[in-house]
Amino acid sequence: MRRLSNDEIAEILYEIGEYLDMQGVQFKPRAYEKVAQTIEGLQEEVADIYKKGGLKSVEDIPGVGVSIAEKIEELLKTGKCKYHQDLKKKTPVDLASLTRVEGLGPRKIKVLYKKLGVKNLSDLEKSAKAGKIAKLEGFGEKTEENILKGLEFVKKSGGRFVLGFVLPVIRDVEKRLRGLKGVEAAQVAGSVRRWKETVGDADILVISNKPAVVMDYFVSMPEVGRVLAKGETRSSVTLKNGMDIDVRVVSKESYGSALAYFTGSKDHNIELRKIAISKGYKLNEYGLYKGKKNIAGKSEEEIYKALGLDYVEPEMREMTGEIAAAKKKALPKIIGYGDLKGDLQTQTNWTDGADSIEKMAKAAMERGLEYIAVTDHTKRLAMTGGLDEKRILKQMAEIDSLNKKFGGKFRILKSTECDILKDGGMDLPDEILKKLDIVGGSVHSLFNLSRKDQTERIKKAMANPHVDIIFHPTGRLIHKREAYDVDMDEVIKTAKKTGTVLEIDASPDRLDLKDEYIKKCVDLGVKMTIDSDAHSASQFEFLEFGIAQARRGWAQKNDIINAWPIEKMLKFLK
Ligand code: DGT
Ligand code: CA
Ligand code: CA
Ligand code: ZN
Repeated sequence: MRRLSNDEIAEILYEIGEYLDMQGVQFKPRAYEKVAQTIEGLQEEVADIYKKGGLKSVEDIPGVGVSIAEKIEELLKTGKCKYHQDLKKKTPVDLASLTRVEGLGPRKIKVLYKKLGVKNLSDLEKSAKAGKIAKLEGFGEKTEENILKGLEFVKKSGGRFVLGFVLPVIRDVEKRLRGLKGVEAAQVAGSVRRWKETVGDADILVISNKPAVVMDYFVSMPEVGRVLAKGETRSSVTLKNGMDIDVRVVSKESYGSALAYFTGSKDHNIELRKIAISKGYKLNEYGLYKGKKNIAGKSEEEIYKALGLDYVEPEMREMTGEIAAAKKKALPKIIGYGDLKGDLQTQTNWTDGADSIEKMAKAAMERGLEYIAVTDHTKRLAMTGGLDEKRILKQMAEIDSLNKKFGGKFRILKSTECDILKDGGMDLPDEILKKLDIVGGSVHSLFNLSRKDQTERIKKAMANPHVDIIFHPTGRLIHKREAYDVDMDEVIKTAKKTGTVLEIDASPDRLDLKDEYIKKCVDLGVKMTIDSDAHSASQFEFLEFGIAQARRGWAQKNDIINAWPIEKMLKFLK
């Protein structure tokens, strides 16, 4: 269980207050808000207070009574609070949808609900279009404009889900199906198995000799919001989070062909079927048939082989040249999920991260990494407490002493996520950048510059002899914020010319670079890094999404500098 920071605990308490308030409950909301404020301002971590003195000492925090103390205890022990989750479910306001609009958190939503009666996205749109939001205290025209922009984006997402946000529940369902009586295998297929950035639904295949057990269990899972269909071997449900899951029970003899069929993509399937026909076979979800005989249905490997193709990894099945390459036995050996040796973007509690440098390093070690770069923000990002010259020097000293403590078993690299200024200059002076092991640069402001200016800005940063990496190069947030307008071909070319590395940011809603740009980098020999962009020790988990993205872009180990041993990686940098 990951340790919750004071800010995270406060956030949940604030939310409880807001939910209660939206339900018209008296007094209690204010009590939660006050405790949240107190906890935000505490010097000592609540987790430490609890560890030392238990429930009793949590009750000693001003404003905390026994009932709030118990909720804090539950949060610290389980990471969740049932009361909070129940309230969330019960509020008349569709928070799940409304919070998808960038910039709208529970606090703002509460005001919109109380003053304007906004309960869902369509209410929100009406109010914004009528200019009612701009008139509210604390909102203004700019906010209203942003809400409208955010709404457009939510609409565009068209019922698709960011894979990283829904994968935990999909895996959980998969695992529980696997544990049912009579089940031999359960495996998610479809776009989830291809690791697409966003997925429409999840398609799970099961081998079982007791299909009824699988169906009964599946439609009665606690996550299910609505049963769409229940059959003997196939059922569909909508989960409470809005996503659909289909489950099909198939026979062992057809498992490989069903897996291939339901993994897709559709275009890839169509091409496979054509090849089958050209060889006088027939391919469908039940098998690969020669006449009436199923010659290869048990495994995907058998099917590809029988069709004269090398096995194609699911992440590559998008009809972007993989079939031609598989025919010629020319598919690259793409990077594996266990291939990273380091992580070159992590934030700590020196700025907006939740955990100390040491804790981040230990979590990385546990994941089998050999090095991380600590890349806290810089001073221009004032709201994160970005580091100035003095504090980054102090941080470097702390890193030196931690490295000494680790005695060569692990290495923390001194680094920065340095803001790129409007003119392409850097937010820290060269004398400081020079002292760091690695320098990353990021655009965090002025997203609306013209394409020409934005491109020049980034090119100038890349020309800086100290800047090694450009982090999240296009700045997009999937479903929330469009990439800034930038000529990526030009950026990739400049990366090549200047020896600058481009980042694949593994945060599930960044995944920036996109697969098509990764492919361009691979083709041109531009090196990349896959970073978690972790803001807490648990977020090293994100790395697998970055690796998946790299695989979708056909990247090999040699294309990814943090898949290299540290000496080789450091030698490559500028
Ligand atoms: P999604 O759910 O929109 O993110 O994308 P997928 O790829 O998971 O698509 P989905 O759920 O509609 O169907 C799952 C797989 O089933 C798909 O990847 C390929 C296969 N499939 C679906 N419809 C067809 C079809 O009309 N022809 C062929 N050959 N395959 C299909
Ligand atoms: Ca699907
Ligand atoms: Ca489906
Ligand atoms: Zn950033």
